[in-house]
Amino acid sequence: MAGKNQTLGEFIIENQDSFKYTSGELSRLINSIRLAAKVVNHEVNKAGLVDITGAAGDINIQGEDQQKLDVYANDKFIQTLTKRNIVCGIASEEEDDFVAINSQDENNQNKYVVLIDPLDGSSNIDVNVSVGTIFSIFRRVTPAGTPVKLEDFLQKGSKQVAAGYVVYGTSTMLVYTTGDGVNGFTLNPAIGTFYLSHPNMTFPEDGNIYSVNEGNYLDFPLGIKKYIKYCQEEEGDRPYTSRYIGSLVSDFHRNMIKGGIYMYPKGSRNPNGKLRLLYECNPMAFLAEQANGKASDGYVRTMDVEPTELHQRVPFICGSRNMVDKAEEFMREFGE
Ligand code: AHM
Ligand code: MG
Repeated sequence: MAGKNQTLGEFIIENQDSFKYTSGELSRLINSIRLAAKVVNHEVNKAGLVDITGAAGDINIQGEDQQKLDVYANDKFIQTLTKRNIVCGIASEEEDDFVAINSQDENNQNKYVVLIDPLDGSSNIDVNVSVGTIFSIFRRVTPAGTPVKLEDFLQKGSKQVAAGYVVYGTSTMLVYTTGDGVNGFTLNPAIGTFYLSHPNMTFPEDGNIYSVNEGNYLDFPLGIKKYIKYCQEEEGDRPYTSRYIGSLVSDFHRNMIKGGIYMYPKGSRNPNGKLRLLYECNPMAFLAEQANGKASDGYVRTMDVEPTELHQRVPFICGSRNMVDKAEEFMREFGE
């Protein structure tokens, strides 16, 4: 039985059998993400010391090049997943193309691919504001033991077998789903162990927080402009509160706990929105739906959007079910 003293390691083992493919491969994969998250967390927590230890591009005290944290996080996740030989391919927001991992080797029966945004919201690092890692896991569609192909990564979000994020915040949390609800684990930094702190996380059906970069207001579709005005109107439980961190993981995390909506619509500067379907929107959409929330591009369910390229961008509206329904109503009525 899941209890609040349970560690992430124990939780993964205990829940392995409830997952429909029970080879243990997915459990090992999530364990590797847990490990890489701890390594990245350690580095992110030292970010403020950059003036003392040297800026990115400098040589550090051990004679190594200082890396930008997003590059560091990318390397750590890829290294961990590669060395432990548990995936056949990785696509990352930081890489132009996907990375195949021994996938041509016929002895390699690994069936999962991982898509990852290693350090999302990294512009927040310099000012000591939370950032996150987002991951999405699919079973490959091509046969095991053959070279992994683009089609293994360009799958609809509804095919995800697991997704999650790590938020490096006032405390560090790993939140994930394997399609059976959403659970959150908080890192005890003193002993490096994640504990189940937020079992069965769910979005409240209604909320009173809206999160959007209102600096882009004039550029937004009419439906979104009208919805924002609706959020600001004095009527019933409105006006809502505006909260925007500019770090998707943190905005999502707060909205899931308190009830709210996150929006990154399209505009002339970002004709398809800013966020990436495969690395940001799909995993967050899977988590949202598993937590009784909702995610769409304003018209179509995010997880039903057919991907056409690795770095594809889509408009993204995500959060409490009734709030997303309302925003969609405005999009249908007023459109672009
Ligand atoms: P990034 O992948 O370059 O870090 O960009 C993604 C981030 C999201 O975390 C955040 O919600 C959004 O960009 C903020 O964008 P903006 O500064 O345009 O509001
Ligand atoms: Mg990102």
